[in-house]
Amino acid sequence: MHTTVAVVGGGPAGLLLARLLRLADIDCVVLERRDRAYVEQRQRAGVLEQSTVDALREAGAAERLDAEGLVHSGVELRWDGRSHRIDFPSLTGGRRVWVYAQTEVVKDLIALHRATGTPVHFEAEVRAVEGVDTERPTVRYTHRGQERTLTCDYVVGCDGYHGVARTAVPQGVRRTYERVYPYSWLGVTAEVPPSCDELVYAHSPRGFALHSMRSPEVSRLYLQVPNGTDPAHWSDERIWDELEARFALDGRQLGRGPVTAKAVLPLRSSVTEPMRHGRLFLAGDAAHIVPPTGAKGLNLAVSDAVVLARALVRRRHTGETDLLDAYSDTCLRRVWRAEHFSYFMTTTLHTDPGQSRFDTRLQIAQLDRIAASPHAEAELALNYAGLPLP
Ligand code: RFL
Ligand code: PHB
Repeated sequence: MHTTVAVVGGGPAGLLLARLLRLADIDCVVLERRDRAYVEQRQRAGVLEQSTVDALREAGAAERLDAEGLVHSGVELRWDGRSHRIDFPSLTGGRRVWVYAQTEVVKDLIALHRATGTPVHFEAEVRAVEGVDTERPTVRYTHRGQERTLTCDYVVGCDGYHGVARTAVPQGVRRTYERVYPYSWLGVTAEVPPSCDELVYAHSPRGFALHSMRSPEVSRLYLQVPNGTDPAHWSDERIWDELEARFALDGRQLGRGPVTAKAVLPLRSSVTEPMRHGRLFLAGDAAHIVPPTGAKGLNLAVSDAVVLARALVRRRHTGETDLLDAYSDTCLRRVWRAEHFSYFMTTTLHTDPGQSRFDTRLQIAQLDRIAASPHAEAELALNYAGLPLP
């Protein structure tokens, strides 16, 4: 079997890239390790930047997003008995964000691939990517127990943080920059209408909390917890009591409802450079991850896919490889900006286990500054609502 572009991984990066290639009549094959149901149900991100929504519209993948996505014009910060709303459109020249779950983006893209006949093979686990320094790389995978081989002109590793594609970049070439945080998030989905209209990010002496949502009927909530926390130790009642304490609602109560999912996720920042070696390109979490506090993970995966699709289309139409050659540098500039923003949001809002009273006062001074200065506020709004695509 041969294809022009072999895409390893059917998460948002791989599925969107395949859709953009398909629209340009470039053949590709997507190989995804898990089954379709698993990929469509995996609970993850929920906030789409303006440029992500623009990219999905351009890909013809935004029909349901436009009908069901919740458009948000701001977020609220809470700290030290105060609260401040950041208004995105007035601070960013009209940019907004959409609350629309990653699971729904993935379902929409898979449905489009099914309708247009783009090959997306589920339960196809890639074992090795070889020959990326040659004209004809090879991808070895197993599909329902059978060993298979796919040759291609280009291979794109969209296989996430635990993927194998990255290891095809020789060790002497590959550099990884990483930071592990001394806390995790307990993520909770609950069948109860959100108690707020917009997302609330709360700094509290008890630790960080975030109120998000999935729909007008379903809330999505997060609590900072110690690394290694077992979610079984968090009963529904304990979760609601802790959320209420951290959101400091002045005696008002959060709407409570049945918790339908809870899981602990560790927080990590990581970047692998370069994002291209020979005919191998890395996109999304395969090349970089961010802690979720800035809501950037999914959005970076989308921007990588857009930049790479543009470069592959140019190569097809003009023979020029200039955009492919620039791919890694183009993406890494945006990646490092998002890494910094995610680190800033994380360290400003969480309580480190070893945190001194001095550190806490610095966090409060920073949050006060955001509330007092239109410049500081605009810097947050521009990064959160998302910088324009490169
Ligand atoms: P994905 O979504 O991880 O997709 C990678 C795909 O590759 C497949 N795969 C393989 N396929 C074939 N052969 C192999 N050898 C393979 N190895 C792996 C996997 O099964 C998977 O389907 O990466 P992508 O496309 O780059 O998209 C990135 C986003 O998913 C990610 O940045 C965000 O979801 C990050 N993230 C969150 N971001 C937020 O902004 N807010 C959140 O609340 C949030 N929650 C999360 C998250 C990431 C999580 N992970 C990765 C542990 C919660 C979790 C649990
Ligand atoms: C979510 O809704 O899952 C979500 C929203 C904002 C974040 C992280 C996660 O910063």
